[in-house]
Amino acid sequence: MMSQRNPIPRRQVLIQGGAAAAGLAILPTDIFRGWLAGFEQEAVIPWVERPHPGTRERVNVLNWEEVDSWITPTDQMFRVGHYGSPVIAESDWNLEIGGLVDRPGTFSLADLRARPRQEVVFTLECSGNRGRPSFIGAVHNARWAGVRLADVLTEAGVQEDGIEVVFFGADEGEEEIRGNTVTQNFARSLSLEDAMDPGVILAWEVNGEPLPNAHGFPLRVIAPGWYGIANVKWLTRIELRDRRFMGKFMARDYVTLRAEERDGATVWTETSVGRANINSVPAKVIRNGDSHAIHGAAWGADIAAVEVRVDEGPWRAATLGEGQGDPHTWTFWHIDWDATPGRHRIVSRAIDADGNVQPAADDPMLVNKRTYWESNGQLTRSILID
Ligand SMILES: Nc1nc2c(c(=O)[nH]1)N[C@H]1C(S)=C(S)[C@@H](COP(=O)(O)O)O[C@H]1N2
Ligand SMILES: [Mo]
Repeated sequence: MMSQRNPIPRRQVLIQGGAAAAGLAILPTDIFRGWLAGFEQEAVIPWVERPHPGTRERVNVLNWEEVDSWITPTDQMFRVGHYGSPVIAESDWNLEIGGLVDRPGTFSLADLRARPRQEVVFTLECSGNRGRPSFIGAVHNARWAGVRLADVLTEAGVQEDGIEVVFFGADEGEEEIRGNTVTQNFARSLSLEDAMDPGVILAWEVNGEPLPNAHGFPLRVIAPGWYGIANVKWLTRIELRDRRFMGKFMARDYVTLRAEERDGATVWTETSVGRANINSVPAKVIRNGDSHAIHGAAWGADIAAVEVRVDEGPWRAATLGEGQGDPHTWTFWHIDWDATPGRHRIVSRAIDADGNVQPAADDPMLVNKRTYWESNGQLTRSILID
């Protein structure tokens, strides 16, 4: 995301070269000043609104102004654990596959590693990201490795009435359900069709290393194209069932409540958070000498374009960079900006390959949403140029 580290901005060279070629008198002090400006380090100009100081510590969210590699270093990845963060010894662990399969069984990590290895780079965003104005860094782009879920399911032999694949984590908590106090494990499901997508893997590795405890050691689901919640960590059991699964994280939490308008009437809908939504953020403004550039990222869809608007100016097309063309990773983008002194508002919007535009913050789909998940509206950030 950093612009090229060119010590002398091109414009400066051209201005000086042009003046010299034209034989104009340049005082030595002007040359010296120009030379100094040319060698000034490029600098990130901080946004006016700072992320809430507490949030970064608690879940290790990204600080966008510091993002400078397309792959998120593992120690900068945010993490979420609804029932804490279990520490599992590999020797005490195996993966069970059961329910409506012909060949139920258990696998050690070595058993899984013996199968064909599959890698995927995937931008995983928490569906709660952007749910509060200051909470904007719960997203990471990492390289995961493991085995295809489809291979494991095919080997187990899914029976004809198996339509739902439920993933259970080792983490558990106490829940009050209609007057019952029960202890239950974190669990999420995918339909069999979604689970058989060749992109979905059971991952034991991230960025070339075994999973850290916080990210699901020894094994987790990685479901590219889905929000974070679908990517079950500390996986211990996969179960095939003949009906929809309605656990807490499918059907009580992570449910989006929205008023939809239909023929002048309001219809309230509740939908389970699942597939990712298109999103983008302006990440940072970089000054290099006296030129400025806005850098950002877009994800959650097959990104075809990103447009940027400053204050009341026109929407301008950004240049897409790394990640372009892969629907499951973020795409970095940047755009030059002729910045003038004063306070400015910068907003970006991503557009997917089908022409769908990331919704404006005041889009009725967002305004009429009463829960905080899936808040993917255009993000406006303020900056002060001196
Ligand atoms: N077992 C288990 N898996 C889980 C969760 C959890 O609480 N328990 N949280 C989910 C949520 S809400 C998110 S956003 C992602 C975050 O993945 P990360 O912690 O590796 O960044 O994990 C998902 N998988
Ligand atoms: Mo999440």
